[in-house]
Amino acid sequence: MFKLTLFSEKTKSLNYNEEYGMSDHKSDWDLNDGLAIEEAKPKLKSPKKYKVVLLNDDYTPMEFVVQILSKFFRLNQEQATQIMLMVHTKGEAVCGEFNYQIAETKVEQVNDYSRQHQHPLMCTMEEA
Ligand code: TYC
Repeated sequence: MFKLTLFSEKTKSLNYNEEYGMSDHKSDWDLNDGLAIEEAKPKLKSPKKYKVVLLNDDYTPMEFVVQILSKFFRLNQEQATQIMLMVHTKGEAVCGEFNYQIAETKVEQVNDYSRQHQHPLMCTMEEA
């Protein structure tokens, strides 16, 4: 897609001078009558995604982590157990990808719930 830009008188004369100064290089912007054609940038960017990450610690019981994963991330028992074991063995694992607000809410819910139950479990987020 293309868009047409109409330059002001001032911009027109600037472009004109520049063209003469650098005779071997004619910029894409130099066009007749102050009109330039350029590729239109897409107006809508898809919103950034964020990974919600669960971190390992030595104290939180495995069953509690599985419970968290099924309660807040709607994972079934098998998926929740797999992710819990991944965190346990690798140090961390991604529980899901969400838009900023949802990711922020999940992190808050997990950390609040863990504190309410006196567990040190930590949940964080990072740009995907
Ligand atoms: N490492 C913990 C244990 O041995 C289990 C655990 C798993 C803790 C995942 C946190 O995010 C975590 N009891």
